Amino acid sequence: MASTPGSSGVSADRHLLGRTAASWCSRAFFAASPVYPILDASFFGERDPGPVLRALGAAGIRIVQLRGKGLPAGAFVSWASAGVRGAAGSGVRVLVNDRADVALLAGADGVHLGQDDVSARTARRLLGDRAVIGLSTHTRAEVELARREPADYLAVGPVFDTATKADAAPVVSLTGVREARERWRGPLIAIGGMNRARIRSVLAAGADAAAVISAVSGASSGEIAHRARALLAAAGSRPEAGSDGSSQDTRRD
Ligand code: TZP
Ligand code: MG
Repeated sequence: MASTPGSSGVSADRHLLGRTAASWCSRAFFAASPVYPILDASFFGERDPGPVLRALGAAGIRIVQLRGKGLPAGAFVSWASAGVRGAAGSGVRVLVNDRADVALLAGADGVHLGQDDVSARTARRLLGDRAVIGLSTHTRAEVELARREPADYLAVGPVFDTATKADAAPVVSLTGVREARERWRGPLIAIGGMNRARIRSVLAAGADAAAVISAVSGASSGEIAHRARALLAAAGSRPEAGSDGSSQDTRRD
């Protein structure tokens, strides 16, 4: 098996594949803030995600995904558009789950695709070179295939058992993270059952960040930001200036 590749391989891959995707999406970007919260409309409701995105930005989070499973397209576009507007100036990049069309209409920074969604190639045609495209993988074969797609980052999982995703694939465990790392030189995100106790183990296995749904869910923006901060601390990240928790807002939105 090959050893863990360094981040310099990312641009090499991009050149080989002729990609000119958004330059911010690198292993270094995720290393600086290795927690990738996913706001799920079924936990979160359809309330304005703006205050949460700004609180997450103040906590040191740099990327958030908006997941609108079950939302009709119109409602998903409205919710995601409110998120994109609300995140402006917060330092948080906003990606939309599953739907490249919703990402385009909402003006999001990109889309996160599952295996049953449009291909990364199709999403790239729709969204253009500046959009970031993430792709979920669950097996070694899917990682191999993803290498030929114009994806900027891959997710691998579920790493641990999760109650959040009804149709989750079998658990890949830390072995799945290591195997994905051996096959993919770009940003790698571990997902599934992530919590404070587990985050360091997935980073040690080769992931650049952990995507998290239930462990950041909460009733208020302050609670969600507090959980994100705790995950960042558990990951070994130093809080950035102005995000030391002293201004933690525990009010309900
Ligand atoms: N894909 C693989 S596992 C999962 C998704 C969307 C759910 C992750 O949710 P949680 O609550 O962080 O386990
Ligand atoms: Mg999906």
